Amino acid sequence: MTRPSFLRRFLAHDPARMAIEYGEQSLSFGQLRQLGEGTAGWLRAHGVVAGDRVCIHLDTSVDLLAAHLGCMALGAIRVPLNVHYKAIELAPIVEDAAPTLAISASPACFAGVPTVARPGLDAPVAEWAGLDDVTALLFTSGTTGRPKGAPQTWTMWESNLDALQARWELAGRDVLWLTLPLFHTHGLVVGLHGAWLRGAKVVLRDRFDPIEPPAGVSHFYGVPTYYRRWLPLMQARPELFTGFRLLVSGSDGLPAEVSDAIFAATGHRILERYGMTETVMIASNPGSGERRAGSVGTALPGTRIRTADGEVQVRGPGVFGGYWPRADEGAFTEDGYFRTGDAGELDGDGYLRIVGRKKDLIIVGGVNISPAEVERVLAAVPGVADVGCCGLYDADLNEVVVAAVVSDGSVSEGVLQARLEHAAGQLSGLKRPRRYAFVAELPHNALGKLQRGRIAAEVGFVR
Ligand code: MLC
Ligand code: AMP
Repeated sequence: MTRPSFLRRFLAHDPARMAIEYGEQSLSFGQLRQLGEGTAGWLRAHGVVAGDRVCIHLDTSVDLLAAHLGCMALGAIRVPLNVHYKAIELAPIVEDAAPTLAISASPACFAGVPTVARPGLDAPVAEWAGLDDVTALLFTSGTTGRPKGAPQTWTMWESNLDALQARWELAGRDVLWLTLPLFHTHGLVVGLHGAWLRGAKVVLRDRFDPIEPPAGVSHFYGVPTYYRRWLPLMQARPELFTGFRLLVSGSDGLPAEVSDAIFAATGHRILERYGMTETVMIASNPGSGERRAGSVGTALPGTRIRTADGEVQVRGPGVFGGYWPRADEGAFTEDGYFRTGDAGELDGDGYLRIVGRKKDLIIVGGVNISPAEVERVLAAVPGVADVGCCGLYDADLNEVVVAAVVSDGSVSEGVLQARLEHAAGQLSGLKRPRRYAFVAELPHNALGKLQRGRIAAEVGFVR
C-alpha cells in the first residue's frame, strides 16, 4: 500500500519524543499515533470510511487533535470549521462539504448531519490510511460572499512545508509556541502540520494573549495583530523574548513601523512570509540572510511568482488544483498560474512586496472577510436602499469593516442603525461593521457594479 510520504515521515518519529504540550496534558508522538488509531476506530464505528468528509468544529483542545489524527489514520477528509462562525455563516459550508459526520457542540448548525459533541475511542485501526490524496478541505472567503472549498493534498503540504522549513532553517529540536486558531492554513498547516512533519514539539494554547512566553519555546508564528498587541510587553521587558530563535508574521502585512519597533526593542527582525489557503506558502524572507521589512521575501524553491497587470500570480507544487465542489473558471490563467487577487511588486532581486488587493476582501486580525457577505445580511434590513462595505485602517486589527448605507427614508437613521446592528449580530464578531455612515448614494460604475474601493473616500471615513 502506498502511504503518503508525509504520513510515513510523521509515523517514523521516535514514539518517545514529546509532540504536544497543552496545559497540564502532554502527548508524545507515540501517544498521538495511538490517539489517531483509536479515534479512527471510533469514526469507523460512526459509519465514516476513507474519502468521506468530517466537519471538525471544535475549539483548540486534545479533542480537536484527536479528530484530526483519527481522520488522518482512516483516510477521511477533514473539514475544519471556524468556531466563531454563526449558523448563517456555517450553512453554505456545511451544504458544500456534505459531511458524513460533524464533530461539534452545536448540532443546530448541522441540520440533517449526524453530529457528535466530541470524538471518542474505539477498537483501533491496524493500518494508517494508504491514500495519497485529499486530506483536508479548507473553506476560504470567496469574494462573491460564498466561501469556497480548497482541497488540500498531502503532497501539496509536504512539498511546500519542506521548502518553507528549509528557508527558515527549522529543525526537530525547535519548540513552537502555537496560539493561532487551528482552522486556518496558518495555524493548522504551517504551524501544527509543519511541526508534525519534522518532529518538533508544539506548546499549544487555545488563544493568543500578549503575555510572557512560556519557558523553553524557540519559535512563534502570528498575525500582525499579535505583534501589535505584544509590542508594549516587548518594549517593557525585552529580556522575556531572548529565548526565541524565530518570530514569523503572515496572513496580512506587518506594518514596517511595528517591525522596526520590535527590532529596536528586542533585536528580533520579524520574518514576513506570504501565503494563501489555495497555495499554502508562496514567498518568504530567509531564516538567515537579508530579511527586508515591508517585503514578504522571495519565491519558495519550486514556486514561480510573476506579476501581471500588478496582480501576483503563482505556480508551484503547493498550489491547489481548483475549488470544490464548484470550480471557478477565472481562478487560473490559461498558462496555469493561480491568480491570487493580491497586488504586488517584484524588485530586481526577486523580493516581493504586497501593495494592495485587486480582490474585494477585508482582512481583520488576519481573518479574511468578504464585504459581499456582510452586505447581503445588511441589505435584507427593512429601510436599506443600498449598502456597501469596505475596510478601514485599525491600529489593532490592521483593518476593520465599515458600512455605508443609503436609507429608503422609511425610518429615522437611529432606528435604521439599530436594525443594522441587530442584523449584523447574525455574523461572527470580526465581520460586524465597526461604523455605519448614512449617505445619499454609493459609487457604482456604468454597469451598476459597486465600487468598493471608492467608498471610504466618498463617504468621508477618515483613516
Ligand atoms: C475572533 N472572532 C472571530 C475570529 N476570532 N471571528 C471570525 N474568525 C475568527 N478567527 C470574533 C469572536 O467570535 C468575537 O465575536 C470577536 O471576534 C472578538 O473575539 P476575541 O477573541 O475577543 O477577539 P480578539 O482577541 O480581538 O481576536 C482577534 C484575533 C483573532 C486577531 C486575536 O481573530 C485571531 O487569532 N486571529 C488569527 C486569524 C488567523 O489565524 N488567520 C490566518 C488565516 S490563514 P463575538 O460575537 O463574541 O463578539 C491565511 C493564510 C496565510 O491568511 O498566509 O497565513
Ligand atoms: P486566506 O485566504 O485566509 O488564506 O488569506 C490569504 C490572503 O492573506 C492573501 O491573498 C493575502 O491577501 C493575505 N496575506 C497573507 N500573507 C500576507 C502578507 N505577509 N502580507 C500581506 N498580505 C498577506
